[in-house]
Amino acid sequence: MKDINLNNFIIENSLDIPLDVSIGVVSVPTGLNYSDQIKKVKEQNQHANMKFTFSNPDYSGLVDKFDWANSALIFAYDYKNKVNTSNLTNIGYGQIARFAQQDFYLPLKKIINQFEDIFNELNIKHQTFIDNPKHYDRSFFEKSGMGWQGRSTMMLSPGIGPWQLLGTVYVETNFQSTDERTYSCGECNLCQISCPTGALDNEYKLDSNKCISYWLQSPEIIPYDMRESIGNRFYGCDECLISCPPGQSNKIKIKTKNEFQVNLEDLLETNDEVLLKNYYWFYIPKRNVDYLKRNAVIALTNNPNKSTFNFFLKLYTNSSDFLKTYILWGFWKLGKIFEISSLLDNEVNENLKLEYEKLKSMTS
Ligand code: B12
Ligand code: SF4
Ligand code: SF4
Repeated sequence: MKDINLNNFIIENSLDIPLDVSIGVVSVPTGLNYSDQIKKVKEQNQHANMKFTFSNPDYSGLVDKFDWANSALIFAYDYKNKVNTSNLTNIGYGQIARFAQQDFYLPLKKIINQFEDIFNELNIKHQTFIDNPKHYDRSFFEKSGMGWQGRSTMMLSPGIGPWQLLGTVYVETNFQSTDERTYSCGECNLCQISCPTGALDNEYKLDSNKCISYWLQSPEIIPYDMRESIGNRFYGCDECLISCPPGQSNKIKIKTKNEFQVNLEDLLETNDEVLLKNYYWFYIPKRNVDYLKRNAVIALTNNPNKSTFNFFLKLYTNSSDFLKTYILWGFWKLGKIFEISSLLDNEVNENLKLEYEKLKSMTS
């Protein structure tokens, strides 16, 4: 049977594709396999103990997963022009990386759902993966001609650059594949030199142990030097994306509005349930709000306002031991570690007492 043209399929089934969604098609099986690459990152401990695709690389990296599938549809949602493009951050505020300023997986899921509904109606077998640990979402991108993998490891497209989220639908139907093209970063290395922590090397590899985006999602204790590098970031990091020429806009706007920045003191005073609801699309380990608050304490320490010291004094007393560790560091960074000894007077937690002594000893 002749391969089906996706455009005709879209028209025949009255599917409404928004301008910010691109779709590529790859015929499967492809012979591609990313298991070894994922394993290599894991072996070299560049995955920083993350689970995700690293839990079972043999399966997540396997591209030709289903013997019934004849095509894979690759969906990319372009969020480039949806968000604040200013890097200015007000004092006392924290930054959220652009991909997380809203739930941008929602419009991606919405369009994929439309396809799934049609496939269900037509009794066509299919399987979707969107940010799922069992599937490496970048698998088909280059082969579909949608773009290329940049040195930042991000999948880039002309005009959009890295500002896109990806989803894949394996499908039984034979769709005509879109043409593979040749793109590359050329001599550019702006992402590497813009990365505040040197997390990207010249072999296109990312060491997650050095990546701010990783640490802001991590349940591990964040090392002191990484807390400094986090700066005013509250969730995610965009430096290697902002520096990327294919994704840059020709309109440079300096905005001072706070709509996409977080007032960190307000956040730290917000009820846990409200916080989890307000940021339901964030990856927060075990949905424990203390990890978000930890990020806020670090960002506020690095971008304090005049009242931050007094605010921390108040916050400390009502905080968990986990958060207290970070507030102690906040006092140290604000140069106030010798002014808070009374807070430790009745402390029973030996680790907190040790942390306090350690921070004092770090002050010359
Ligand atoms: C784990 C993970 C992370 C980790 C590790 C990221 C990473 N690069 O591996 C952390 C927490 C750091 C992270 C951060 C971010 N992530 Co993330 N993440 C994932 C996840 C769950 C798995 C990625 C994975 O398996 N990596 C494993 C390694 C092996 O793959 P790789 O680095 O992508 O590529 C390797 C090979 O392809 C090879 N390679 C590629 N080309 C070439 C060429 C040559 C010549 C050579 C030698 C090698 C080589 O080298 C690379 C390194 O080993 C996916 C979702 C999913 N289920 O796939 C999202 C995903 C990759 N993340 C995404 C996003 C948006 C982000 C952030 C931008 C969020 C932010 N603003 O903070 C940052 C970007 C940081 C960055 N520079 O990558 C998007 C990326 C979309 C895109 N356009 O590419 C994805 C696809 C989610 C989605 N569904 O849209 N993420
Ligand atoms: S997300 Fe930030 S820390 Fe991670 S590689 Fe990109 S610029 Fe570096
Ligand atoms: S900044 Fe330059 S080297 Fe890095 S991904 Fe973008 S085009 Fe490639």
